[in-house]
Amino acid sequence: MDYKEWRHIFKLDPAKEIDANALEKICESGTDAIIIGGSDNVTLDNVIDLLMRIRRYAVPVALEVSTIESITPGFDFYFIPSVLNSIDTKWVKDLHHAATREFGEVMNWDEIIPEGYCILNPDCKAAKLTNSKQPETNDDVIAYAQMVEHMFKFPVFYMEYSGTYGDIDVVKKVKSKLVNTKLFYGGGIQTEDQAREMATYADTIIVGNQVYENLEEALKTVNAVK
Ligand code: 1GP
Repeated sequence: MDYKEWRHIFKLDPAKEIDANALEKICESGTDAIIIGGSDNVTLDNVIDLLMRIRRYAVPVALEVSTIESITPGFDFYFIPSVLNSIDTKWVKDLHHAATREFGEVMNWDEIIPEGYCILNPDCKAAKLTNSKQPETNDDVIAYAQMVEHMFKFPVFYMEYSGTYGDIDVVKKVKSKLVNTKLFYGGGIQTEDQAREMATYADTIIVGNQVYENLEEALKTVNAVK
């Protein structure tokens, strides 16, 4: 299945422990894909370790690249965030430039998926790490989405509410402006109902923390897109 058809993704943090039983449930849950990604303590060792464990299952697996050191072959896709509301160009395009300098000749560009990120929870780790500036109005968020679609022509716009449940009205408004660019929503999804609500407008929902907080509830979120 093309990644553009994915409706549900579990995002696993390579810096967090997950036992074999839990990982099996996640991989066999019916989710469309697993993304490995995190904000801190992401290392080549813990990325490879988790990749190998997930590879025992049929589910597609992608790396969301946050550090150049943790890039390794073997993933189906590499999601490359550009944090558009960061005020630090490192997170918008400098790391991307450095990675392309290093790996440009060996990259399979079909596996590289740029994501236009907008970080909407100012208190999350990613917002602090990337020095992201909170959009002041809904129109500011919409403008980022339109830039991603019509200027940068990225295939994915990612509304990142990591750790907190977002504003469905903004998600709905953003979706109404996107045509070809897919809308990814991630943040604070804990229940099947929340998953269903966000999946009404988002093309793809991403469930992260709840895997570690309450696995059984996390697994139920898959039902929301079936
Ligand atoms: C984090 O968007 C994902 O990058 C998912 O967010 O961890 O809050 O589910 P949560």
